[in-house]
This record gives sequence, structure tokens and C-alpha cells, in this order.
Amino acid sequence: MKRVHVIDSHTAGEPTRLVMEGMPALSGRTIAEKCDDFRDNHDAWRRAIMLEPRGHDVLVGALYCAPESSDASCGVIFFNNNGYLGMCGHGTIGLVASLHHLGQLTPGCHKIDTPAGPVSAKLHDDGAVTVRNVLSYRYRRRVPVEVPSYGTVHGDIAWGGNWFFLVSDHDMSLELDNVEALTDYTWAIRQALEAQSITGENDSVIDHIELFCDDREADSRNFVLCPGKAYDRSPCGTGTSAKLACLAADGKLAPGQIWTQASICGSRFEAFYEREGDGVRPSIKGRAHLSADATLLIDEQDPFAWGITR
Ligand code: PYC
Repeated sequence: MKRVHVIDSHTAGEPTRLVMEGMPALSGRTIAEKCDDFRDNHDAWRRAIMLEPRGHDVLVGALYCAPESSDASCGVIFFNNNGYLGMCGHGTIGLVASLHHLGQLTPGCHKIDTPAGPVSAKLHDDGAVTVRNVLSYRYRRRVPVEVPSYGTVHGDIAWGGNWFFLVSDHDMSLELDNVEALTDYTWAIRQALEAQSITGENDSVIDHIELFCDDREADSRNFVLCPGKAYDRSPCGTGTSAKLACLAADGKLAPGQIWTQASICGSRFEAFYEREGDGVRPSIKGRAHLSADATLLIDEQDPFAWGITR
């Protein structure tokens, strides 16, 4: 029987499963190299932890790692039902809250190494966490894509730690009772981007689609489709970072000005940015709550020990 110690939390509704112990040691000096080793040689562990019967489509995994740099508190590799993420904002907030629960982090600022580069996270005295994310930027503005059954859709392509296609010009209703239609629409956009070879920089796949609309209590509400076809229950930290990069590029938000981003579920992040070179350095503030401190059992006799795969 294999045993994996996990801490489950949710950040603004979006779940994170932090893996503390039980995984094979990964080879590589940097977190990016360790992520490659995870993907190439130990992907069965991702499937066992993320897929049914132990996991589900919405869950994001966070593997706790030794830091790559001497001044970092730890490293982390994010993954989900579909593969691996460069960075994850809600997951970083969940990581910090979980490490605090374990007595491994105290309030204050902590550097964390991720495959997309170092980020810093401030744990506030009241339990909220502000993540100072990777450098974010808009790559292309108002790109047209022909989406079968929907017509031409225009969106911005931006990096916020993952690649996003951001669409404000649409006639979809961003309400929880419309998530099936929103999922169909954003999945069709995602497939059309791939079919038409519309990519992020260096031919990177755009694997997150983000829709926006007005919100009565926040500056904006979003719906974010994640790579594995689940939608983000939180306002998405990297997606909010991509949004800040676009607002900054359009001159619609000044450095330091607070942007409140609501999710489709009504949860919120507060965000602002600092200018840095050609891009912006976003800070995202949110809060995670713990839901389990548990041991996953992987029984070799179990036909679904390593997850139910399609
Ligand atoms: O918060 O950055 C985020 C995120 C990415 C995918 C799901 N959540």
C-alpha cells in the first residue's frame, strides 16, 4: 500500500490538493527540471492523485518541493486532471494557507519557486494571502478567431503565468446556471485557436479561455475555462494577472490601483500591478480555507489504483 499525505483546501471556491509526502523523489536541479521529470517519468502519480476515484476534474494539485534558490521557503509544481501548470494563483494561496496550518510558515513574506519562475507570497495576520506573481504581459490585442457555430470571436492573448485568450466582446450570460453553455462556448474557442494555429509566444498552446462581463459589486466578473475543461470556481490568479496586463496595456488601470475581480461563483480577488519593463508585476490577494488533512491510499490490488483514464 502506498500512502500520500495531502492537505486539501479551497481558495475562493477552487480546490487545491497539496502533496506533502509519499511521492517518489524527482530528479533535476531547478523546479522546471523537476516538473519535466514528474511529467516524463512519474505521471501515474499525477493521475492517481488527480483523477477519479480519488480526485476530480476541478482539483488542482500542488507538489511541495525543496526550494531551488537559497532564499526561497519552498518550491511547488502545479498539476491537474490534464497535465501541468506553469503557475497557479489560487493554488499558491492554498499552498501558503496549508503550510501555515502545518506550522511551516508564519505571517510575512515568502519566496516560492515555481516552474514559471519565482513568486512571492505574503501571509497576512488575518489569514489572507497576497501573491506577487510572475511578470505578465499582453502578447497580442483583439485577435480574431473563427469559431464553428458561433462565428468570429475577438480576444486578447496574454501571459499571467499561463496563456490566456481573454474575451469581453460576447453575448453569453455569465451566471452559474449557464455554465454548460459557457463551457461549450469556451471549449469551442479553445479548439478553434488550436485548429487555426493561434498561439502564445514561441508557439505556446493557449490553454485557458477567459470571458468577462460587468458585475454589480466588483470591477468585473469572469468565467475561466481551465485546460482539463473544468471551469475555475475562483477568479483565477493567473487569469486576473493576464487581465491586469491587458488593462495596463489599454491604459484603463493605473499602477497600484485596486481591481476587484469576481468569479462566476461570486468569490473575489483584489489585485493591482506595478510596471516592470514591457510588462506588469501583478499582486493578487485572496483567502483559502482548509477542508482535509488526509492520507491517500494507493492499493496495487485496486484496478483503479492509478486513476480512471479515458
Ligand atoms: O488561480 O491561477 C489560478 C488558476 C489556474 C488554473 C486554476 N486556477
